Amino acid sequence: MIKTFKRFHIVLLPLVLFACKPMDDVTVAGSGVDDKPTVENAVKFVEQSEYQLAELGQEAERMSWVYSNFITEDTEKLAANASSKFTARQVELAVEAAKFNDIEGVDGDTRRKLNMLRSGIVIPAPRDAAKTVEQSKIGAKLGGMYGKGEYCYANGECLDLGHLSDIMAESRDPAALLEAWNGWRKVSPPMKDLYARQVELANEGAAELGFSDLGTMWRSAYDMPPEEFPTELDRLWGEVKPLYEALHCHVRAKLGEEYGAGLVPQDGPIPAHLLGNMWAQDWSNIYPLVAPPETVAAYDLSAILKERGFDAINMVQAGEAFFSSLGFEKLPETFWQRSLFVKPADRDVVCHASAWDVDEKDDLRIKMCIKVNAEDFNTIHHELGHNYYQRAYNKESYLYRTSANDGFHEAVGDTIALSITPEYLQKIGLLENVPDASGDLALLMKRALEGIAFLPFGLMVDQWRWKVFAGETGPEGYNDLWWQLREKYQGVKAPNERPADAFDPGAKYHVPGNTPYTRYFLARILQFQFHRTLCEIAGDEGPVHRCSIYGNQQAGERLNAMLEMGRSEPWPDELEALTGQRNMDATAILDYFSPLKVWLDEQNQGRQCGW
Ligand code: X8Z
Ligand code: ZN
Repeated sequence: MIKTFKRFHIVLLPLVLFACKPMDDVTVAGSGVDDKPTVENAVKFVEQSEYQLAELGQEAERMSWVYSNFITEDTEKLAANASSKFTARQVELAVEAAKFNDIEGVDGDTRRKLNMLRSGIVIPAPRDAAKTVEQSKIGAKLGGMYGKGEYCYANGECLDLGHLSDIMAESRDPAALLEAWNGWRKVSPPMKDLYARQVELANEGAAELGFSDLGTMWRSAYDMPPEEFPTELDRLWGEVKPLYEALHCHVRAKLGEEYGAGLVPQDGPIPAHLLGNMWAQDWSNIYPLVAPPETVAAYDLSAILKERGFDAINMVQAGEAFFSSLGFEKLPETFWQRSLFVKPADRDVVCHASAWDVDEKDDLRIKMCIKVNAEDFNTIHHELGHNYYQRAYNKESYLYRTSANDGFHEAVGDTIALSITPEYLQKIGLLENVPDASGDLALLMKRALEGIAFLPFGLMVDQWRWKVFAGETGPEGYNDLWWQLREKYQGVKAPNERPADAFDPGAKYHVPGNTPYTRYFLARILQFQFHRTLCEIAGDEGPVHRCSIYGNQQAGERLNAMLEMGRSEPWPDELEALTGQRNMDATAILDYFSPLKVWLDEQNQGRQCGW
């Protein structure tokens, strides 16, 4: 599902079905283009490269789909094979692209695409057939290890991540939480050596393409010099940090009341198993423990969905209906036939939610083990956002068939999810009475437990990876570094001493899955920026946290206009086209939550905040 240049979730690959010469027109090895560095050859080279990558990409994409839906030894090998062919070609083309570096007079699109060919590979391989194969095998193996992961209790009962996550969400028994938390982390120690080798190989590949390490290569995909990107992240994080710290302070106090200050010391980081989520990245499940007491009771969307007898399909249909109300065309019939919506009982699959675009045209699919609850209702909108983006840019050429930057891809469905307001739920018949403004704090607290709690996690995963890629620590230091950063950014700590072989980063999907993570941090900033603009377009004059763009075709058109651009323009231009702003701007998220911030600051008076 991940496309290399366009990977926004896992492993997607692009395809060009038009304006392309067939493969047998190719006359020379590699791209098939005479390698004299002329302007004309540069154009031809890009055209051929797009064609070839599209072909190989689609094959790898289909293999990857089958593998993730049916994890076996055989499918692992087939997927690794296809991926290794694809990576080898990508690397060859990236090297060839460099030949056109110094020629003048190349048009803007061709230059942009030459750069994308060089820097857009998520996991480059060294130019050595054996190493390329080795790397693809490792990639497939790690993905399968995560997908098959489970923890067996002493009574012989074995639970997968879905069930262990239910315990993290629902239990208030520290011992049960601790066992589920530790249990899932037994899946990852066997990944550590494989991961270390993968880092070594990918760094070698990155170096051959002229990057100091893989982290620099990842940071080169933002239409700015790679060394400026971390500064940009620091700026954004600096703006939202006071809000996170206020939330952290309140949540820690409430957890202290629930579990006692012995377990939750009131001047230090929060133990990571008490926050309602396997990675302490989304705290919405502990809402009842931290809810503003004086506000009207918040509605419980999970309970409503269950009471109304919703199933996985109904939930996805509701998501589709939202996009239809904005003027987006319905999903194709094949979406319903080919997607995976429910965890199969009889085989291993990768349950982590993802969206696919198999033919880069309209073979859209999601793959998700949907549970009937509010969290998955949100995730469905997230995934559909990917699908509608994919379809919107399907007329762009291969290399432009992705989002303006990877944060944009992650932000679209999340933007729509902000429109799941009480008013919207009433409109679609899920809520009888819309709470008045006194219910706003409850709504904002729920959203903050999801979106604000996430911010430092969204940032720290790649802070860890960038240091690993840069060689700042070897495998023996992986786990300590992970917890240093967890504490520094999130103010959470491991609930117990970590075993010597622990590899806790491997227990988070995107590390064995090799999916860059900063995109989700960016998406959290962008989704509020998009929402603010779309609400303005929709003419909504109320508070932005009450605005739903449901049914507003003008907002839909403006959103679609940006989605259709794919990556054809630098992201500041695309952002400007929608919002009028050229910068990612944290004021939108801060304004959205400002009433909650006032309330949190009052609650926190007299408390010692920070860790
Ligand atoms: O991985 C995802 C999506 C697929 S792109 C379900 N997300 C991150 C995560 O689960 O860790 C969405 C939020 C962050
Ligand atoms: Zn996503």
